Amino acid sequence: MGMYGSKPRKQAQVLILGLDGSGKTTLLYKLKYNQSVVTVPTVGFNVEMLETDRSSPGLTVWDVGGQKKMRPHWRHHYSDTAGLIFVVDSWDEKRLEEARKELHRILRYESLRGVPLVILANKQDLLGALSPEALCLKLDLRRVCEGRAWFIQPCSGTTGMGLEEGFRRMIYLMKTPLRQTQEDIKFKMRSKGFSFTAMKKVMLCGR
Ligand code: G3D
Ligand code: MG
Repeated sequence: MGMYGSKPRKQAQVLILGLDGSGKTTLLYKLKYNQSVVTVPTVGFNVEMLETDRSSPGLTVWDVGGQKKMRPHWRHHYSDTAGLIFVVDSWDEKRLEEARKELHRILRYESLRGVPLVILANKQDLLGALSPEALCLKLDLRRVCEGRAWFIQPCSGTTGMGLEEGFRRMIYLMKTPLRQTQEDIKFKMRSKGFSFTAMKKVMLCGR
């Protein structure tokens, strides 16, 4: 994400959550500095400001430690959160159930009601990584995200693939009321000649 001028602009707080080891810190620093960093388990949090285009608020991104003992602290960040990013290790099927439970638990918080969600299906560079469609089913996203603007984005914190797209989608969801985003997607799909069934599939996994 580039730099656009120096005038102070509105900032929106985005929270990155996910299990320890899912790649939160790696992808944040890849996005911010285009650098691969050697990470250690995050104790406390990392916070970075990301510049966006002039028409969007700048993003203050909080990467909060994901180890079990840190998770009770996540909720202290919920009240000012304008957007939520949940990172999943798409390769580690063994921990998907744990990730599902954490995600569902987070989404039950009243203070996060209606807050848009982007799921980053990370580690897509690894052979055997689950597709966004498979994760969508395993994490039961359609049900748990009902009434919320959401999107699942494949990415890799190591190569940088999909990261900008994921954050751009976050900005889009934050700026656009839910009904409007649904209509936009339907319109785009129709104009590309997709059938109703294909459209339903995308709405199911790509919102
Ligand atoms: P966390 O902040 O969510 O706890 P980290 O996770 O960013 O510390 O990353 C945990 C491990 O996953 C790190 O490896 C990191 O290099 C690796 N990782 C993060 N993103 C990706 C990715 O997209 N692809 C691959 N292949 N690996 C990734 P180590 O070995 O240091 O534990
Ligand atoms: Mg970390």
